[in-house]
Amino acid sequence: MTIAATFEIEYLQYLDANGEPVGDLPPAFKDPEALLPLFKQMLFVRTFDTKAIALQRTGKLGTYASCLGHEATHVGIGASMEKDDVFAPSYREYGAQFMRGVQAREILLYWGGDERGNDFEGPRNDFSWSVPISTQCLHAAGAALAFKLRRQKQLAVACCGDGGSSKTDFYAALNSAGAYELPLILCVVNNGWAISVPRSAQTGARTLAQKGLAGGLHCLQVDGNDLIAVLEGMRRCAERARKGEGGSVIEFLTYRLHDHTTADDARRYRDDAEVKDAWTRDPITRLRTYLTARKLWSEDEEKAWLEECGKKVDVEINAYLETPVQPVEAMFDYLYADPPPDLLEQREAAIALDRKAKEARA
Ligand SMILES: Cc1ncc(C[n+]2csc(CCOP(=O)(O)OP(=O)(O)O)c2C)c(N)n1
Ligand SMILES: [Mg+2]
Repeated sequence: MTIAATFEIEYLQYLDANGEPVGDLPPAFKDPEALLPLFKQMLFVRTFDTKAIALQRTGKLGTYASCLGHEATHVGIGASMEKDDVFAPSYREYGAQFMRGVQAREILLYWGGDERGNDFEGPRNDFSWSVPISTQCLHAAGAALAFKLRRQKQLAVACCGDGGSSKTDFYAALNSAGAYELPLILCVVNNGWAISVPRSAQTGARTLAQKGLAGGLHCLQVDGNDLIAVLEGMRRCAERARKGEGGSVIEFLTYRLHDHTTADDARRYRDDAEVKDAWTRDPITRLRTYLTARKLWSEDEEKAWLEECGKKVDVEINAYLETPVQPVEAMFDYLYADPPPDLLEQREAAIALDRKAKEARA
């Protein structure tokens, strides 16, 4: 038999589910103290997430996509990028976005139905959230092509889900990254579910990482609940890309511990036992155990930090709640330089209706 080609997918895990190191730690992340700020950031993200869900449940926020369980993957991705890189998120990577300077009040504004939340004050060149699945992979590939043509050393990083990795846009993005050797990292955040479709029904592929092989990309599978593995996977792929060695697909194995969004009830299609089992791999517990065993963290410190996180998030919530709503015509005002006549008619009708409603309330 003649073999035309053989492939392997490397898997990275450095801390097991009990927070114990598995073999040698990567030299770049050997110092546990350096992980402390990122651990604290993961706790901040969880505090934010919990409060955002509570806001939705009390009618103060629209539909919200929780990131519960994704903290190590998201924070690790954000921490691995340089300021002038470009990030193209899907819709739940708040941990990465906080690392890039997006404010919690912007996230709340967006899920509160105000598009101004998409206009990030911090990372001006990052893309806005992309709810149409995986379209952001193409946007990131375009940014990566621009970096390459301009001979700039920046990277473009896109996140999509396990479900998103079935979309044509994902394949088109990885194909162009391979063909043009683009500085692109496609992060497939495999959280086990695409709304109610489990990973097992999503694809016949053994790993989602291997999808990149067909396009000639570097491919890795990473334990996405192990912050060190996330950081090391990203470090390797970023280094390759900055050296001009092309793009990568990284599959991060994690789990969606909450419903798909607050508009979903996962108990209708998902076994409680599966969720209970997934909690044993919680990324925060794992890193806490690792840091506590090295005397770098304690229960008292966590209590104090969580209190601080709560206060910080409350400031953001108040800023969100106090943001004056836009006038009703704003929804017509930012798409066309010269709006077509029928849209102008609708605009006038909306203003009149709004005025009537206000008069009725007065
Ligand atoms: C093009 C497109 N088709 C369908 C949907 C509806 N939809 C919203 S989220 C989702 C599932 C996405 O799952 P996955 O990619 O695994 O990401 P996750 O939500 O798990 O982070 C679908 C099908 C959409 N937003 N866009
Ligand atoms: Mg998913």
